[in-house]
Amino acid sequence: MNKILDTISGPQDLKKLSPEDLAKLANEVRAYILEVVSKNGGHLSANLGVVELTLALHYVFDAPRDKIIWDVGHQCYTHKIITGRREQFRGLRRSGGILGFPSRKESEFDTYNTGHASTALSAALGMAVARDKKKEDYRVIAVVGDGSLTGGMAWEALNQIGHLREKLIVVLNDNEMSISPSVGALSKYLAYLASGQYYLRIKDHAKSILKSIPRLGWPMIKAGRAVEDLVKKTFFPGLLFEELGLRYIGPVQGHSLGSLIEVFEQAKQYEVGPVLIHCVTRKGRGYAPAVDNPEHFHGASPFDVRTGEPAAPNGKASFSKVFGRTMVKLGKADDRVIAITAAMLEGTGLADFAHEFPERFFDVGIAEQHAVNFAAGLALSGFKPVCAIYSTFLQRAYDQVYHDVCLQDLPVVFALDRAGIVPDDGPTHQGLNDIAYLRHMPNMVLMAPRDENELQHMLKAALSYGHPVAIRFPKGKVTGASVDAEFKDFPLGRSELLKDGTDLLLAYGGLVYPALEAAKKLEEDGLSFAVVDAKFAKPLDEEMILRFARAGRTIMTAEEGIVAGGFGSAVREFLDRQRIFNIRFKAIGLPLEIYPVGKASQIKKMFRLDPAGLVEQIKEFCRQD
Ligand SMILES: Cc1ncc(C[n+]2csc(CCOP(=O)(O)OP(=O)(O)O)c2C)c(N)n1
Repeated sequence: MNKILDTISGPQDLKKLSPEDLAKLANEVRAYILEVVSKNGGHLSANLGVVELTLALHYVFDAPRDKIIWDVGHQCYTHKIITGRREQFRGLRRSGGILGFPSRKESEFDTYNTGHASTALSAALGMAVARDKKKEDYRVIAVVGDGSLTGGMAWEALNQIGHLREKLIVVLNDNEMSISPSVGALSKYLAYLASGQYYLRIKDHAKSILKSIPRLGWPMIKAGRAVEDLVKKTFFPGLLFEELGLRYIGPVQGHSLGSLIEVFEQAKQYEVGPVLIHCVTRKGRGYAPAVDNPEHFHGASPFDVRTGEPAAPNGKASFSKVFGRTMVKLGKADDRVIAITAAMLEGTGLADFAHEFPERFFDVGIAEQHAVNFAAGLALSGFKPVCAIYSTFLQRAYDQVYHDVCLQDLPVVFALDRAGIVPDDGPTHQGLNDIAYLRHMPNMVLMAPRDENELQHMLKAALSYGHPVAIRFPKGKVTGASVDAEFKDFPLGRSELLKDGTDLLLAYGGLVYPALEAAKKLEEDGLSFAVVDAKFAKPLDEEMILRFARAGRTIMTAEEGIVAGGFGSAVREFLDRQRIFNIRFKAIGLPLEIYPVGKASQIKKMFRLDPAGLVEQIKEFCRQD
C-alpha cells in the first residue's frame, strides 16, 4: 500500500491532507523514526512524543516563512522528515549524514541551531524584535520542553518576553520528563496545571462567588459555559505565565491532532502579544518499551525493535559507570561527600549514588550555573561537593566556576564527563574546550586519567587537595586496565614515565595509550620517544619537562582537545617562562573547527589522533628542519 509519507516533500503537502490522513501520517512517521533510530541510535523518546505536535505546527503555520525554533533540538526528527529530508533521514547521525539537531546549513526550515538547552526563547524573542523592526510579517514559534524550562536562561527570556510583549508563540511541550523525571518546584506546578486541578479548584471558587451575587448568580452558574468563560477570563490571569505577561492556553492534549490544530490556529489569530500553549505529551508515545522506560530510550544505542533490547551486548563498563561506582565508595567513606547533577542522573553514572545516599544527592534540573554556585555554598560550609557535568555543558557556567568557585578557592570537584571527541551528536556536544576554558582559572587543578584505575585514584585525591579540581574523562568504554582495590596516594602535579626514550612525548588523559602505541611504532622507524602520562594539565610536572628540555630534547604534547589554550599551550608557555627557546616543540591536538557528526573513532582518525595518525604527525614534525 502506498504511504502518505512518500507524498510529503514539504509542509505544503500536509495542508492538503484530511484529518484521517493526517492521523495516518503520524503513525507512518512514528514507524519511520523507530526504524531509523533502531539502526542508527538517537533520541527516540522525545521524538516519538512530538509527532502530532510537529505535524500540527507545520499544518497551521507556514514554515520556513514562519520560524520554528526547537529548544535543545533533539526532538526535531519529524520536522526534518517532513521538511524535505525524508530520505536523508536514513543517514541520521552517521558520518556524512544529517545531524540529529537543527542545522541551518542543512535546511532553510532549521532557523536556529540548538543542542544545549533553554536557548530557544531568547533567540525567538530576538527574531521577533528583528521582524518588527524590519516591518516584516511572520510568526516566530519556540518549542520548549518542561525540562528545558528549568534552565535559568528560559526565565531570563520569559522576563523580557512578558515585558516587550512581542507577538511570539511559545509551545511548552510538557511530558513531565527531562531525561529523567523533571524535578523541582516548577515541575510540580506544571503537573498541577496539566492535571486540571487548578482549573477545577478555581471553578468551584468562582461558583461560590457567583452564588453570592443576588438574582444574577444562579442563572449564570446554570449557564455553565458562562462560568467557564468567566473563570478563564477572571481567574486565569493569576497563572504564573499570565502574570508574566504571556497569554496562557492549555493544557492541551498533545497527541490529539484536532485539539492541537485548534489551539495553534487560535494562537495564530492572537495579535496582541506573546502566547504560551501548554501541550501535554507522553515521551515514547506509540512504542511500548520507550513509554515504559523513556529514560533508557532518551539517547538510545541501536536496538531490536521487537524487544527493545540493545542490538549489541553492552560489553565493558563506561567511564561514567566507574565514576559512579567510585562516588559510592567515597560516599560511604565520608559523609561530607555530596553529588550534584544538572539533569543527567543516568548519563553521569550517579544513579547508584542517588539510590544509596538520597539525602546527599541533588539533581538541580538543567541548571549548570546554579549547580556550580550551589556546590560553592556547600563547599564553603565544609561539605565536599562533586559536580558531575559534561564538558560541553559546563561551558555555560564559566563565570560561576571563575567568580564563585576559583576566586574563593573553594574545594568543589568537577567531574567532566564526555570530555574529548563525542560521537553521534555533532558539534554542539563536543567536549573539546574544557582544558582551555579552565586552565587560566586561579587555584584550579586540572587532571585527566589515562584509564579507569587512574580515574578512581584521581577522584579520591581531588577530594583532599583543598582546591577546585576538574577531572576530564571521555565518553565510552573503559580500557580494561586492572583496578586497584584500595585507593593510593596521588601527589599533586606529578606525572609518570611509562616508557623511556630520547625525546619526550607528553600525553594527557585519553591520548596516553595511543601515544604509547605510537611510540612503539616509532622505535621501529628509529625514532626514540619517552612517553609520559602527564596526569595534570595544571599544575604541570615542571621537573619532568625540564629534564628533557634542559637536555635539548624534542618535546611533543598530545591531547584530545582544542590546541588553542590547551594542555600543549600550557607546556609551551612554561618553556617560554623558563626562557627555553632552542628546543623543538609541537603541541598535537585539535584545530579550531566545527566538528562533524560521526563515531569517535572516525573523527579521531580524520584528525589524526589515533595511533597511526600520531605516528604520521610525529614523523612529519621530525622530518622538518
Ligand atoms: C545546557 C544543557 N544541559 C544538559 C543537556 C542534556 N539534555 C539534553 S535533552 C535534556 C532533557 C530535556 O528535557 P525537555 O526539555 O523536557 O525535553 P524532552 O526530552 O522531555 O522532550 C537534557 C538534560 C543539554 N542539552 N543542554
